[in-house]
Amino acid sequence: IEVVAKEQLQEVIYEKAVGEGIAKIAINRPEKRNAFTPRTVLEMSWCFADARDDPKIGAIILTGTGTQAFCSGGDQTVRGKGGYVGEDNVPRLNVLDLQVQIRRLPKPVVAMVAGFAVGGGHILHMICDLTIAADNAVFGQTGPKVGSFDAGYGSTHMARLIGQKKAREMWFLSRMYNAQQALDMGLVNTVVPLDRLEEETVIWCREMLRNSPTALRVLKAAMNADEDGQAGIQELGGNATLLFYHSEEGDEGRQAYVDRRAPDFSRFPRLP
Ligand code: 2NE
Repeated sequence: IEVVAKEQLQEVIYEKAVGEGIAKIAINRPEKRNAFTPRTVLEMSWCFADARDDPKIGAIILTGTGTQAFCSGGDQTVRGKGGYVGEDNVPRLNVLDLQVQIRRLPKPVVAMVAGFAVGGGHILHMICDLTIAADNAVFGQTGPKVGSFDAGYGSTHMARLIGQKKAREMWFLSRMYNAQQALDMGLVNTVVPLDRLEEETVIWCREMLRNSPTALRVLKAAMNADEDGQAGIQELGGNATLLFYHSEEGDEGRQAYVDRRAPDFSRFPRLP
């Protein structure tokens, strides 16, 4: 399945408020509490790639349609041996690639959660940079009940977010937690009345959009690097390269190569 145009989206709604600099990606399977199939994930991935590449977009909202669910995780009716099975009959766990994509995206991603954020859907909100929850939101990991688990970010990032004891409780007992409990645990940034959810999410986005995009992208990379080992250092290092290419010092090396002369770095100070 290859998504090549917005019109081909079937399981996701993608909108851009270009004047505002905000993109919104909504899983659109409300009858299944916004459970995802391989196609849903692929479509989300296409939207995130578009939002990343669009220089007019500075913040991305991830949500689910309706008020009953943000996302209820992988669609258990298409789970086969080895993963979730789509039209091509290949079992996939492509939501893991999506988690990495959201994490590496150099713009803030905000989860806007109404209703259930459970299973793989709970992990998606945790991977987002911020979570704005409605007062009807319910959070939980159901994997151990349905014979599944996420031993990647779903466990390790959770433990960093809410602490080892609470993370083990959340996974081992597979309980559900209301919005206030999630706020108390540090799982979400704020809780607002359901009818103010989108308004408040946009306010948070606008506030970030007033700040330096470079500051935000480097801060995100730094916080990722602390958890992501060499991949995190690579992300942070990529930002250093991006900034260096803006400098005269960086350009002197490139220009000298093009001019077929030796580079002269003597005018650049060796700062303390
Ligand atoms: C989400 C929850 C708690 C909602 O409960 P409720 O009572 O509000 O709704 P209901 O009636 O359970 O669900 C409405 C319809 O949506 C379907 C249901 O089967 C039902 O269908 P009908 O009876 O109307 O035909 N539905 C909901 N979630 C679904 C799902 N994930 N897959 C397929 N159909 C789903 C409640 O529905 C619930 O507990 N859902 C299951 C949550 C779950 O266990 N998710 C999978 C976790 S594992 C995972 O996501 C994962 C992973 O661990 C590792 C890698 C990748 C993924």
